[in-house]
This record gives sequence, C-alpha cells and structure tokens, in this order.
Amino acid sequence: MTLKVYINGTLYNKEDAKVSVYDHGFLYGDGVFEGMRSYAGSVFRMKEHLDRLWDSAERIQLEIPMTKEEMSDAVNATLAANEIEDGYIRLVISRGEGTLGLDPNKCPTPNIVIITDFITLYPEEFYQNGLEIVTAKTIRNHPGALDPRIKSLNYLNNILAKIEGLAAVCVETLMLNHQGEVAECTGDNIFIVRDGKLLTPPVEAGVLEGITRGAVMELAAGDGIQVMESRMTLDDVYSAAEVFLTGSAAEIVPVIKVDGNQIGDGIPGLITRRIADLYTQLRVS
Ligand code: PXG
Repeated sequence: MTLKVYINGTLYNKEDAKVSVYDHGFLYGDGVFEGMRSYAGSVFRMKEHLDRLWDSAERIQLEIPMTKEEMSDAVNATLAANEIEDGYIRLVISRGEGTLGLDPNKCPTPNIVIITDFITLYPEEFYQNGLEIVTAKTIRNHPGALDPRIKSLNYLNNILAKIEGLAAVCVETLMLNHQGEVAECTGDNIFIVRDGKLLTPPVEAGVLEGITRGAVMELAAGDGIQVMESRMTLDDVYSAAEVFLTGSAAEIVPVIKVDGNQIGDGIPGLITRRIADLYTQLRVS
C-alpha cells in the first residue's frame, strides 16, 4: 500500500505529495515542525507536542490556520488512512508559498503537512550495550540568534554537528551552548546520573524542551529518583556515573563513552535501565 501524506486537508499518495519550490520553508527554512510517535495506534503525548508546535509557531509569528483539535483529528485520520499502529509522525508547518524575497508577509497561506511513516529505531545493540558519542565543534544556536526552544525548519547547525559525529562513526553527537556548557545532542536531550541523582541541562542552557525529557523527569520523580535541572560542563558528563539520551524517535538510549571517556563501568547503569523500563510501560499505558 502506498503511504498517504496529508497536505492542507487532502491525502495524497506519497509520490504525489509535493509543495512549491517557492515555499519559504524550502527557500529559507522558514517554518516549524514536530516529531511524534504512535504506539498501538495512539499518539504519545500529542497534546504536549501540539502545544510545543503552536509555541514554536508563535515565536516565529506564524499563525497556524487551524485549531489544535482539528490538527489532532487530522493526525489521527492520517494514521488511520495508513493503518499505522506503531509509527512516527512528522508535522511540518511552513510559511507557505511566496516570492523570492525574505518577506514572510508575501506568503499568504502556511502549508500544513502530516507525514506518518514507520520508524527505524537505533539497532537493538545500542539499547543493550550503550552508545558512544563525541562532542561537536559546532555549537547549539545562540538564543539571541535562533532560540533553541523553537523547533524550526533550520536544523543546519545540528546537521553540521551530526556530520562531525558521523565522521567519528557516532550516530549521535553532543552539542555545547555558546557559553561552552553542555546543551543537548543533535536530536536528543541528555541526562547524567551523579550521586544517585538525575541531572539534565535547563532550557535556559539552550535546549529544546523535549517531550521525552519531560516524561522522564516525571517518571523519575514518581519513582523516588531525585531529578534536577542543572547547568553542566563536559567534565560533569565525563565523570558521571551514568549518561543517557532521550527523544521521541530514540526513546531512552544509554551512553557508555563520551569523547573517548568511559562512563561508569562502561555498561548501561541501573538508573538508566529503570528509566527505560518505566518509559516502556508508560508509552503503552
Ligand atoms: N533536542 C533536539 C534538538 C531535538 O530535535 C529532542 C531534543 C528530543 O525532543 P522530544 O520532544 O522528541 O523528546 C529533539 C527531537 C530524529 C529527529 O530523527 C529528532 C528530532 C527532530 C528531527 C529528527 O531523531 N527532534
């Protein structure tokens, strides 16, 4: 069966799902997006994702021409049309078709795209044995340039960081902020365990407020694991007892080596395993 893609209220076959080359999302990266997961046919934390999407859109003064309820219905209808139970959903809102100049006012109508597809997770081996990551020279966006809280279509600096990581044969790459503090990875948030406590950089350190990150903070607190937002350096990461990454696509992935430094015993730690178990229970509940 050909996958169907939603564009502005209509479902198109994947090969016919197209937007204009004059779309400012294509010309300038002018737009916002979301990446969500569905488990057993229902979208995990859709409300939080839509809230973040609307928030991102507002921060770039892009008005989404539908309600959150309509969007939620459209996402569910697209999943159902494709008979996807366990999948990945990419929501893209671009500024829309305009002229060759930057002026967003020349783009009268945003384009709304919903892609639902099947997801390839990292190989099982990474979940069992942990990942090795490196730190990129490319930093996360300066909040005064492009606020990292905005999930914008401009992912070029994260892509540059990813290229650096791939050159070191690492599937994920750590990024610092403009102050040299640890921020997050190219598509995942980071947590460390120190003295039995879970720490993750605050949003003010220049990170995307991950939905998975939020879920993990709730799960930890509910399980009696102390969790705190805290600014951190690379040395804090190198000397952590455990490190793991969180993201909608990756879920919870243990990290066992950062820039060549072994983390803890070099195997996924107990708190990481506990959080991963709790997350597995939560996503299907
Ligand atoms: N930080 C950044 C910069 C992200 O792009 C996350 C953290 C995790 O957020 P959630 O809400 O998913 O827990 C993301 C996630 C991918 C992929 O293929 C991931 C993201 C965007 C594009 C692709 O893994 N965003």
